[in-house]
Amino acid sequence: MNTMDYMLREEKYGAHNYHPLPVVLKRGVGVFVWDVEEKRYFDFLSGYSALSQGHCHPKIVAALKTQAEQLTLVSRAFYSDRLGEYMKKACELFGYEKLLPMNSGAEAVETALKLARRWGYIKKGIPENEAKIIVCTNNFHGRTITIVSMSTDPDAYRGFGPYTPGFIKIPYNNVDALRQALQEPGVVGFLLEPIQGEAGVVVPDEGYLRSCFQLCTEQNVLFIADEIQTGIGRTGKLLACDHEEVHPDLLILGKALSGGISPVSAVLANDEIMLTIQPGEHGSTFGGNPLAAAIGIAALEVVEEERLAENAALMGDLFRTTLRHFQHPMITQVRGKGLLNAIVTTPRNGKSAWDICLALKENGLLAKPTHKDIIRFTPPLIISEKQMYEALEIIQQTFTQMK
Ligand code: IF1
Repeated sequence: MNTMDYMLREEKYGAHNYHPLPVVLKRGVGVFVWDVEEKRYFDFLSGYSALSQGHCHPKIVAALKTQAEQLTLVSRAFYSDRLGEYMKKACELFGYEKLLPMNSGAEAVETALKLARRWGYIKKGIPENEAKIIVCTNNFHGRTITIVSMSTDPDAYRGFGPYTPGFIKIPYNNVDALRQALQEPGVVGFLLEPIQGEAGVVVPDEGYLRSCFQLCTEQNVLFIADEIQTGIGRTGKLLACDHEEVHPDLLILGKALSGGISPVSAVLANDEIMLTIQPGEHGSTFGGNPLAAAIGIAALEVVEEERLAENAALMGDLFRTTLRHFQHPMITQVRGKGLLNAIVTTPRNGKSAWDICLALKENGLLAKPTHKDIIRFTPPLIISEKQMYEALEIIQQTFTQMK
């Protein structure tokens, strides 16, 4: 079988809910992936930041193998030896009293919404069913019906109604809009991405997170950070909130918590919030399974041992400095923090961001546009300086080739 055969088979038997770049991958090691024709690529998407530790990291794969031959799932009907170890490690690393384990990012976001509402009713005395959660326009928090009820992107919500009520939408990066929304009755939480990923790596002004956190604290409203994409070293600190010394009341993690191996997500909070959910009131078959716990422990150890946040800061500076210096009519803006970056492009001679990504693929680097004109570049955080220089050379050459 060749590339086309693989793509046609997936087209025939698979739902058409994606439009992938025409490349069929079969192997990954570190920052590289190989396709079925044995061609090598830099992976500059890295699972939308789930593969921060690189493809098939040996330490995480070893943890997976060992645990997979021992005990993979007990459900939460019983205890397992690995879960408490994982919870303790994550709580100590991120500075919280408790962790609620889930699987996908969306499930963790839904869990955070439930905790915020429950805290509002029990601790803040909001009348039942009147809790409101403030969210930002152009957000992306996942694909469930409640989550797309918060979305302002018609591609995410159109045709999936009726929608879950209880959300107030305000512009991102606008402190006054939050100040005003906090006056609404029943507000229990403010949910935001510290940097908006899907919106195109939108970095808010310096001080935005800090100001919002202070306003929420003053109004006894939970500051809920969705760090599923920005967390665990991606932006050059352990958490993107760390850049402004903000300690979220509810922290949502996913993606890199799994090392890109098997879905692992979590919500972290202190007892006052976390214990508003009691036994039998929330859960998941696979949430906190021993395999996920073993993977989560190894994934976090790699981030610490290999100082991935520090490397992301250095390599991200190199990426943005180099490409900001590189002048090209199709490059409007280079933006991001750490190794969460994007190039805003201007179509030229009928060539779009998609065409640039096709050309990047031909030149040995994989990236994908978000929306029509923004290309996101999120390589694994393990990328070396030598590899970054080689990748930057490919990116600059590709733009130069665009007629
Ligand atoms: C797809 C986007 C990125 C997320 C944030 C929650 C979730 C995500 C900040 C939900 C997931 C993924 C979903 C994936 C592509 C990717 C994505 F383009 F969709 F928006 F990264 F920007 N919060 N993002 O980024 O986590 O349930 O997926 O585990 O839907 O194609 P999930």
